[in-house]
Amino acid sequence: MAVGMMALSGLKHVRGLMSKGQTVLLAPTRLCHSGLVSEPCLTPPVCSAAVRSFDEIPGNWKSSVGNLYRFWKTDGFKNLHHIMVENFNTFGPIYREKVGYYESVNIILPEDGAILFKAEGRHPKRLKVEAWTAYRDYRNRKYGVLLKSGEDWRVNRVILNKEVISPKVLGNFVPLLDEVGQDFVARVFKNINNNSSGRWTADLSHELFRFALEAVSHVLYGERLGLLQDHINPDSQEFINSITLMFKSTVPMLYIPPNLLRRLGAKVWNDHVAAWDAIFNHADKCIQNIYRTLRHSPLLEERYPGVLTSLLLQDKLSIEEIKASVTELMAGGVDTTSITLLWTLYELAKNQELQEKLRDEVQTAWTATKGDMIQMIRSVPLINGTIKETLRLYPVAVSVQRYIANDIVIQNYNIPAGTLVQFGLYAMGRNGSIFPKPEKYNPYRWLRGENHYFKSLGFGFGPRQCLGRRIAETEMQIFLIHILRNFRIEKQRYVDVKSTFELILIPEKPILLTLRPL
Ligand code: HC9
Repeated sequence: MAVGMMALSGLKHVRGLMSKGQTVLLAPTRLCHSGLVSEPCLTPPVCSAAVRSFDEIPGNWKSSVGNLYRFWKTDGFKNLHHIMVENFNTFGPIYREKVGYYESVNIILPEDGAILFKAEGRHPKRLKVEAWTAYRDYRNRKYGVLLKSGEDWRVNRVILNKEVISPKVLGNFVPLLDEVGQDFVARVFKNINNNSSGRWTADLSHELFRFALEAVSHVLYGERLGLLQDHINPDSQEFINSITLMFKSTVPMLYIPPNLLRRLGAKVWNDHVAAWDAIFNHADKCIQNIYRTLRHSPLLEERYPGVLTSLLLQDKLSIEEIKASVTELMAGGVDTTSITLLWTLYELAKNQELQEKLRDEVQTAWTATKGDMIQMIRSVPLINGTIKETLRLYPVAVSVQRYIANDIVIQNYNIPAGTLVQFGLYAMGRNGSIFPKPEKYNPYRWLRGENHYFKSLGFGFGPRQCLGRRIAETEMQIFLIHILRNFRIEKQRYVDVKSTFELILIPEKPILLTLRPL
C-alpha cells in the first residue's frame, strides 16, 4: 500500500537515506530558489521504506501564537503568498503550519495535487471563511452554494451546474456578454475622442470593475444595469466598493474568530457587516425587480432570460436558495474577472510582440468565422492560453484547499483524514522546476504538447471548482477579443507591479495603461 502511494507521489523525486538502525528514512524533494533539487530514486528496497508519520512533516506548526505574532510583524497578512513561497523554499514541497486557530499541510507539486484531489470525497470541503458564514448567521440569511456543505451542497450544486457551468450554456451567455463587450469598446472610443491626444490613459481598474459587474449582471438577470454610461447609479458604485471592502475586511478574520471580534465591537467586523449589507441590498433589488416582472408578465421572448429567471422557472430550488447563490455569483464575479483582465492588459502592454501575435490570431479567426462569437471562442487557443498564463502568475486565490476525506500519503508522509491540505497555487506558478523560466509571461506554454497535468488550477478542481468559471472565462475571452481588435495597449514606462493579498490577490498599486485606436 505504502509503495503504491509513493509511486503516485513521484518516485523520481524521493531521496533515500539510511539511518543508523538500518531503518530507512526518505527525505522529501527539496526546493530551492532555482526550483526543485531532485535526485534519482535509489534501489527499490530503499524505496519501499516505511512511510513517515504526520508529526515528522517539517514546518513551524508547534507554536500557533508565535506564528500569528510573526505574521503580524512581517506584514504577513498582505504577503501571505510570498510567505508561502519562502516556506516551500525552506521546508521543501510539503510543510505543516499553524497560524492562529487554523492548522494545515501545504503542498506545491502537481502530482501531489493529484493525490489531494483524489481524496476530496463526495462532499469536497474547502477552508471555511468564518467571516462570511458569521455574517449570514448574524443577519439570518441563507447560505448559497459557496458556503453550503454536505448533501445540501451537492443537491444545490448539481442543479446550478446545469444552468451555469455545463458546456451547453455557453451559447446562452455569449450574446449577453458580447453586447457588453461591444459597449465597452464604444465607451473607450468615446473617452479617446474626448481627448486631443487621440488616445486614452487611465487606471483602468474602475472601468474594468464596471465592465465586470455589467457583464455578470446581464448573464444573471438578463438585464442591463447601465454601468457603461456616463452617469451610473450610485448604488452600483457602492456595490463595487463594498465588494473590495468585504474581501479586505475578511483577512484578519481568517485568523481571529469573527464572533469574538463582533463581541469586542471591532472595526473590521463592523466594516465587514456594512460591506455585506450593501452587497445584499443591491443584489436583493436586482432580484426583486426580475421576480416582480416575471409574476406580472410571463415570458414571451425566445431569447435567453438570464440565470435567475431560468432557475425560477425550473422550480427545482426554493426562491431563497436561488437568491442566495445568485447573490454569491454576483459578488464573486466582479473583482475576480476585472483584476485578471487588468493583469492581462498590463502584461500585453509590456510585450508588444506577443500582443501582435494575439491580434493576428483574433483577426484570422474573425475572418474565418465572420465574427460569430461562439465559433470565435473555439478558434483562439492563444487567447485561452493568455488567460491561463495570467492566472499562473497572478492567481485570484493563493491556494486551493480541501479537508481530505480519507488518509493519504504525500512525499512519503502520512496525512490523516480530516486534515486541511492547501495546494499553493501562487507558489507553484512561480516555481522554476514546475514552469521553466517562471518569470516570463508566455501563453505559448499552454499550447505546445506539454504536460499540463494538475498545473492549471486557477478555478480550482473537480465538483467544488469555481461555479462561475464558465461565465468568467467567456467574459474574459470576449473582452480580450474586442479590445485586441480595436486598440493597441501601451504602458508609460517600466514599472514592476507586485500583488498583495486582500483575501484575493490584487495589484499593490494602480496600473496606468494607454489605449490607442489601431
Ligand atoms: C484565501 O488562506 C486564502 O469568487 C486563505 C484560503 C482561502 C479560502 C477560500 C478562498 C480564498 C482563500 C480566496 C478567495 C476565494 C475563497 C473561496 C471563494 C473565493 C477563492 C484562497 C472566490 C474569490 C469567490 C468569492 C465569492 C464570494 C464573494 C461570494
